[in-house]
Amino acid sequence: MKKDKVILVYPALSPTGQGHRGAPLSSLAVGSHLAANGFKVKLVDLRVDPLEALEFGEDVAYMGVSAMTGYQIHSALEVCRIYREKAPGIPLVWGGWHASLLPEETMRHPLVDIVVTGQGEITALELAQAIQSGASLDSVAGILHKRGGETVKTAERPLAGMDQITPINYGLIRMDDHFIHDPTTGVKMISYLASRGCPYRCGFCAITTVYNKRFFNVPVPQVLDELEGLVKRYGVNGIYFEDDNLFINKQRTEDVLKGMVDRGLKVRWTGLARADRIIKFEPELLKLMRDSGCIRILIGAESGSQEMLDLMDKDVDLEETIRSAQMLDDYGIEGDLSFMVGLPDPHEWKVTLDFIMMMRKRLKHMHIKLFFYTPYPGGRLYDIAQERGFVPPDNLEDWAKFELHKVTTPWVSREMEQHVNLFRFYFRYGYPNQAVKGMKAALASLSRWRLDNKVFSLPVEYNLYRALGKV
Ligand code: B12
Repeated sequence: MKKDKVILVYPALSPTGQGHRGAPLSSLAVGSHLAANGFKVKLVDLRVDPLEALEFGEDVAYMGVSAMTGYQIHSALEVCRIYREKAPGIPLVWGGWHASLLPEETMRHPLVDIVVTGQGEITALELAQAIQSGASLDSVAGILHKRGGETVKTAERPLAGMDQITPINYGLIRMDDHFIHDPTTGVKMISYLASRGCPYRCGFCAITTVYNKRFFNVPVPQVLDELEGLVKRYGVNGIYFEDDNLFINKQRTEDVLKGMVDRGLKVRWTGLARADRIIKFEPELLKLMRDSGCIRILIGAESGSQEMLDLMDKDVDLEETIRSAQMLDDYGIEGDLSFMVGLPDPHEWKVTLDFIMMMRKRLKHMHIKLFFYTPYPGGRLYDIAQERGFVPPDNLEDWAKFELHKVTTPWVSREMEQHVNLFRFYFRYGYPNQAVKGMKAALASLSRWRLDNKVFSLPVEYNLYRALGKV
């Protein structure tokens, strides 16, 4: 039977299935290119689809899983076990971030037949065509495969521009399952990518390892046509730009936003940006961001310690973080500042918590994301973390247990972990997204008092909320 079908699985992100429901762009990008080149594609997203949705027919060229480091590996292994049992002849292909960052180690697992590294669209197609025609897999660049128990690595696949890969076809999924509801405005948002890659070198980020500081733009007219299409087809009124760096090119930003306004796209949108880019924006561009519907910008602030920013090659000054958040605030755009503590320095966390409070006092609208630094493969900080005593897992099963919300580094003390968790709790309830009244208003002012006076002893509120499963 002709092998003209590919099964693509986007594994669950958490044991509860709760959490982010954004469109599975990873699998969708690969599936869109396969479908546009003659293959039937069945995309199963285990955040919303049951395992029963999986297919095992003779016509299946391969089953491909996508996995970030962490729980997605666990869910992917579960699917692979089912395939090995029910259809041992179907090759198990791993793609996505974890396999791209640690391909050889990933290949050591018996439930991994082939690894596709980095950008996957073109490789995934050539792989399907090779399996369909029976050609040697050595001819497919950008993979690792097994022959006689040996792992064979084929030629490097050069990075492809956006003109070489098929635009994302949202028709491959049930979009109703994948809208992101904005916490502050309740707007229904769709995940969208207007570019790939990033020219920066942040030491904790995996992007550099795969994109090697290259950056690829979707042409502006195509972005506008696609956004208009999404708004018309799905009636969305929100765009969640998933780009790693939306505002690299100021003129392009202006052209996209002006185009959205000129085409009358009534949408609200959010995106990620760097502080050192925003501070270069003139008032007109900030005004255009606001008038084109910008709700919030996620800024990778990372740390309140300049020393730590330099250690992680962030190439940003604290002053730039402060000014960028202030500029957004002045135009009524929420700054969502992402920080990490528990970096390989014993004192940085206090500096960062104080920095957050200083910012909070200055700004009208500000959200934070506060993580414990978790050494993910790729980037210079990962090597520094190992020099300072972090011992990474060395197999797929253990990486599956690698969790964002669990401290994984040896230098974070229990006291510090407790203090940061309490800070995060009181910050969340001290500065809620929406106006609160009654008990919540009382908790809000008590939380702000605790933060201002750094009094976290006898955290009865925290213990109560934790007992209620709300932390
Ligand atoms: C969206 C996103 C999320 C969403 C994911 C859900 C969703 N789909 O909406 C959420 C918010 C849940 C999330 C959470 C996390 N994320 Co995140 N996230 C991203 C982000 C911004 C976009 C992912 C995406 O859709 N990219 C677009 C697609 C088209 O690109 P792609 O994923 O690279 O896929 C391509 C290739 O990898 C390959 N490919 C991918 N899958 C497959 C499968 C097959 C079979 C084949 C052949 C090829 C293939 O082909 C694709 C097309 O070229 C990326 C950054 C990025 N640029 O990718 C970070 C990123 C993936 N996240 C990262 C991290 C660290 C996390 C968190 C751990 C930490 C955090 N700070 O939140 C958590 C983990 C949560 C968990 N439970 O595991 C890291 C991954 C590092 C790693 N080692 O896995 C990234 C790379 C960010 C970074 N800067 O380092 N994330």
